[in-house]
Amino acid sequence: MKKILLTGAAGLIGKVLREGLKGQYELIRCMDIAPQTPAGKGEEVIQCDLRDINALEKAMQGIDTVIHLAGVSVEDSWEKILPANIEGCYNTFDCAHRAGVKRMIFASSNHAVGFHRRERFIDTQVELRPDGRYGVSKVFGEALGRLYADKYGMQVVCLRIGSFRPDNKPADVRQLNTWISHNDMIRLTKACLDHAGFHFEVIYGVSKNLRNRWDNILVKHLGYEPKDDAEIYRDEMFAKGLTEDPVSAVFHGAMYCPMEFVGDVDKIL
Ligand code: 15L
Repeated sequence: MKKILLTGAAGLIGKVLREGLKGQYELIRCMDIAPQTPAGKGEEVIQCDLRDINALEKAMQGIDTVIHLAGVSVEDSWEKILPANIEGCYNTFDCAHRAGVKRMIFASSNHAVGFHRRERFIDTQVELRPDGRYGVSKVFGEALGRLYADKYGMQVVCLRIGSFRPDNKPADVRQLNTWISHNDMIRLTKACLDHAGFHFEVIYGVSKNLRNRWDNILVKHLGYEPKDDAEIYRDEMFAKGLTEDPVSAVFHGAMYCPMEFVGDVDKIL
């Protein structure tokens, strides 16, 4: 039995995990800056800003594992990314460490490696190639994870999440590759929660899609077994047409790559 702190519990993924993990662990302390539904059995609900160190220290008390989802979840201005995804992420790791938290499940993103060419099948050890400020913030979080694992002995796993959708289906042709279903997201999180022990790991949060381009072969030992396949939406997605921007179409990170882009695609090999 474990005591879990779920940050970003009122967000899209947070709500699905809250529901999907309910009743299976000793405690799920649901934390968000936004209001949440009242606590059920085995739950606590707290409101907390990641920049409020005192509140964050309190939130960590008695916790074994943190699932850190909180933060800005899309490409945005530095003014928004900095407090939530840089300062907030640092505070979360550091308060967790000081409170003796054993394990951190960090919601990274495929945008940490978004400037890899899509023609290449990429594994969990490829060079970090963020495709925007949001991607850089996820690289920062992964680097923090590495530090807190190596220096402080925290068990850290970074989930490079693909396309997690409110309606639980892909939105376009690219997401036939990158989609993660709600149930697979729950399976992935449970695999990381229930694992006997690891040091530092990176894993792609993606379903068992026929068109998947992200290779989790090096982290098979984590025991994540996705079951869903976006391919059932193939006809529907292709009927929408291939509307991708030419820069977007070249890279794994897709739509974030052409934003503010004045580079040379031919040099990004
Ligand atoms: C992400 O990391 C974002 O949170 C989400 O908004 C999408 O952009 C998703 O990746 C994706 O790549 O489809």
